[in-house]
Amino acid sequence: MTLEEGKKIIKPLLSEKRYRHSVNVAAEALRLAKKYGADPKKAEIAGILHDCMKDMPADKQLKSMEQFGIILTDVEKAGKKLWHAILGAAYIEKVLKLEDPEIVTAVRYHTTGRSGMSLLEKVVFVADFTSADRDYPGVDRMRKKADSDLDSAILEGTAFTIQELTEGGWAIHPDTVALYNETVLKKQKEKL
Ligand code: DGI
Ligand code: FE
Ligand code: FE
Repeated sequence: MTLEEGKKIIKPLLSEKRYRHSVNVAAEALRLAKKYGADPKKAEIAGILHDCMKDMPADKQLKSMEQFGIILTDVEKAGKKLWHAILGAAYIEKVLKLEDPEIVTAVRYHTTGRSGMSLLEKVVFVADFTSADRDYPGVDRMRKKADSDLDSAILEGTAFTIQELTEGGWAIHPDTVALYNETVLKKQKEKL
């Protein structure tokens, strides 16, 4: 698949804003992949496709996941915003027939992350925080971290997400906690 083919696939599935976000994440994932030595083509494709299911109504997302035979945990059932990553990965693999496990996995874990992420997964995870369309408070700091090292950006990003979720009274997915803990411990070791 090329970037242009990816754009044509997501265009009818997404709002204009979400489409632009996806184009920006693809560009940022390509940039970070080149900088850190991940596969640039795979990063770009994972970036353009990562939110392909984001604008599907929640009830339809749930139904679609059932049809794919996906079983959700209690935390996943309670977190609608997690669904588009789980469903997106299945859609890419089973409907688009893009059977590249590295790309599928990068999309699958782009929202929660997980421990033991590949370089490609990290690139896509971070690019979603630092793409050109992002303008949350602290985005400049986040972009600086992304340019100095991916794990620093991941630490900042997961801490930010966990804080927002606890403030909003949402459950934290165990994969998010695992990524946060793994990254904290790695950073502590580096400082010794
Ligand atoms: O799809 P995007 O908006 O571009 O970004 P994303 O896929 O990272 O989604 C971010 C949303 O997902 C944000 O509202 C918080 C939510 N989220 C991220 N990690 C967790 C989570 N929600 C729950 N319940 N638990 C998590 O661990
Ligand atoms: Fe997303
Ligand atoms: Fe996104």
